[in-house]
Order: sequence, then structure tokens, then C-alpha cells
Amino acid sequence: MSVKKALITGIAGQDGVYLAKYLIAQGYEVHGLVRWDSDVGAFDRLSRFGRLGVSLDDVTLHIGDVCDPHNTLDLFYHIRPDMIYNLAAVSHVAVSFKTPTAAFDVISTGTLNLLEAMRRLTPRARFYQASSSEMFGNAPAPQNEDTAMMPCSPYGIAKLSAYHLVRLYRAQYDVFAVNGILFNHESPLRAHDFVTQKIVQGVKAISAGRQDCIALGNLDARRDWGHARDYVRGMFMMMQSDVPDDFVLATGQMHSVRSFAEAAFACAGMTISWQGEGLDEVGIDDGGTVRVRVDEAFFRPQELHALCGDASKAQRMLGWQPSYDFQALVRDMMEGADV
Ligand code: G4F
Repeated sequence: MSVKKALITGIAGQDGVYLAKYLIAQGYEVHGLVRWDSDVGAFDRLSRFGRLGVSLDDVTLHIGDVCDPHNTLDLFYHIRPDMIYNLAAVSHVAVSFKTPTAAFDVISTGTLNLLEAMRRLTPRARFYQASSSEMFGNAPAPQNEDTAMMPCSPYGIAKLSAYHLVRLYRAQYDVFAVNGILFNHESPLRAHDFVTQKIVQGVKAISAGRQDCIALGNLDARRDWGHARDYVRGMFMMMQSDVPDDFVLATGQMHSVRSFAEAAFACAGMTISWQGEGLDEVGIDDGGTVRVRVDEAFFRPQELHALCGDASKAQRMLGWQPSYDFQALVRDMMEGADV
């Protein structure tokens, strides 16, 4: 039997690297799409592979861009992938408010380009779309596949458009295309400007005496944080199902940014207590030093207050279960190398 080929867009990101590692272990020939960058070329952004022990000799990288339909057609023509995992995105929600057109191009038009290339050149391939819990916006928690979606960021709206494209192509062209509606998932490979990694790196720097305090935005925001390692396994499971469908992956546990900070400091042997309210709230250590303060600059134009997923459909139909709980996730991030 010939070796199956997987194409991962957004392979340089946290999920791309975990997924590449997982697929290589499953015997796949892994191809990855990497954008060219005028400052560092295309391949200098691949340091995450080494950190996860994945050799670049085990993946075939292609310079390109999902926003360019000629490029996507060319990729499908040359690779003839059996599986496509579309992880390419402007993945930072706050950044999507500053560059909404770029967010729409890569997330929405990019998905359309890939679906078109697939239906024309490899109609029997399988397509995974990285849909997001950000699509739910402020719909009441817990959210599942039937919850009404009310996104409140350019990122969330672009993701919702891509989600509907996947459903349309599934219904109209009978292609195998799934939406994985993933709640926040983190790891030691998380970029430093997402709140979990920002806290983890801040706590480590404070413990090492390199920093005094962490400035954060909305401490009351609540998220359902899981581990990226569990979630890429879930992506793969969705692609093995008999019938293409949409699935939520989540832990079902919700914590505030404030509790994430407490848990990270606790891992470093520090207890944080909170004083004040709103912009004046501070987190103070046992010695009375301010270790967390609030900075308005990190608030979102529109905040998504509470996400908590109900993954019972994925549990029932795919047999997926997360193996990391909140404490294990925080510990794994705290034990990871500094970034
Ligand atoms: O870590 P975040 O930036 O993640 P966010 O916005 O929830 O998005 C992540 O999860 C989505 C799934 O729901 C993905 F689709 C998306 O690609 C990404 O992976 O922020 C989490 C929360 C927000 O409410 C934010 O307002 O933390 C709050 N927050 C408070 N202080 C902060 C900060 N966020 C960041 N990035 N930096 C802060 O200083």
C-alpha cells in the first residue's frame, strides 16, 4: 500500500508542529506550507520542530501562501495529498482587530482556495478545518456544536465564514471535510503573546530575578484551556471517522486569567493574593511585592468573557478524551524550556 500524504498549512505554529510529529509517528508523508518572510526567509521560523524533537528531514516544506489560488492549485497538483489539515491563520484575536483584512484573507479566502483546489484535483482527499471556539462569541457557556454562534472579533467572524464554507462544500460537492471546533489549547510551544505563555514566561522571569511584575489585561476573562497534544490527536480522530462532521474539543473546565496566574505562581512556590478592583487590581506575593498589575493596553476592543466547551459528541462518536487537566497543563508549561 502506498504511503499516505498529509498537507499541513500553518505547519510552523504550535499545532502544526504537534500534528506533524503525530502524523509522522502514524507513518504519514508530511508536507507543510510555510510563508516566505522578507526578514528571516521561510525556514527560520521553524525552531519549534527542534524543541519537540522533530527532524526537519522528516517533513517536506513548501514555500507558499493559502491566499494565492495559483499556489494552492499548484500544491495539490504536485503533492496530491490524501489529507489536508488547514491550520493557517492570523491566530491572535487581538491582532485581528488591527489587521482585519489580513485575517479575512488567510482564514476565509485561504480556506476557500484550499477547498476549491481539493474538489478540482483531489476530490477524494479528506479536509480538516481549524475552526475555533472564538466563533461562539458571548453565547452562554457551555457551548457545543448546536450553540448559536455570535462571534465578536474579526478573527471569530472570519473563522465562522470558513466553517460555513466547509459545510457548504460538504453538502454541495460531497467532499470529506470536517470542522474541529477547538477551545483554547496551549503547550510549552505556545507563542509568548497568548496569555498563558505570557504568564508562564513572566513567572519564570520573576523567579529568576529578571523581571518584577507581569502586566495583564482582563483578569476576569474565563477560558477552557486544554493541551495542544490532546487536541491534535482529536484532529486526527475526526479525519478517521466514517462520515464527515463537526466536533467540539474541550476539557469542560473553565478558569479565569487570574486563576491561571495563581496556578503558575504556585508551581514556582509563590502564593499570590489579590487587592483592589478593575484597573487598580494587583496580585501581591507573600513579601508584599506587586507581581501582577492590570494594563488597559491589553484589553480587547470587544471581550469574549466565558468559554467552556461541551465535548460530549467527540467523546461519544470518536472516543476522544483529553489527558491533561488544568493543573497538568500549567505544570507542563512551567516545566517547558524558556522561550
Ligand atoms: O490567550 P489569548 O490571547 O487567547 P484567545 O483570545 O482566547 O484566543 C485563542 O483561543 C482561541 C480559541 O477560543 C483561538 F481560536 C485563538 O486562535 C487563540 O488560540 O487570550 C485569552 C484571554 C482573553 O480573554 C484576553 O482578553 O486572556 C485575556 N487576556 C488578559 N490579559 C490577555 C491578556 N490575553 C493576552 N493575549 N495578553 C494579555 O496580556
